[in-house]
Amino acid sequence: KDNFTPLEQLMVVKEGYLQKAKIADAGKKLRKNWSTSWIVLSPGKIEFHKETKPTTGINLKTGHKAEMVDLCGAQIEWTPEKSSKKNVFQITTVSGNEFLLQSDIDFIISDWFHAIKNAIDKLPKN
Ligand code: I3S
Repeated sequence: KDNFTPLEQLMVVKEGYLQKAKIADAGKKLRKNWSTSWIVLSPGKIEFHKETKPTTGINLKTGHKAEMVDLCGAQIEWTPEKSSKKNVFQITTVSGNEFLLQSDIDFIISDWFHAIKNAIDKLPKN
């Protein structure tokens, strides 16, 4: 299933803070709830952490687990119609999870869009 070596799986392509809202889980619509997320992009996956970088120890203490998103076969598209906020794009996974990501800062969101799109385009489609 996994096309990456253990070392490749630990590689970080890009990381930083964005606004995140999960709007569907396995195809089931969820109530939109924006929150700040520390996002870690690796070659085949994205991890969404709550609020803080995992290295601060706060996550260990509160037991926050990162949400792992498999990018194989995922779709990414700008979705201005899904929010009143500017700069919103959506990632849709094969498993039917939908995430909106947003930043008010144009270059930040555009860098993220292209980094994630690039990662998806390099992966096999399933
Ligand atoms: O697409 P919606 O339902 O207008 O999204 C808004 C709501 O999720 C709202 O929360 P409530 O469900 O408590 O009303 C959020 O506070 C808003 O941020 C959402 O709209 P935007 O346009 O910000 O994505």
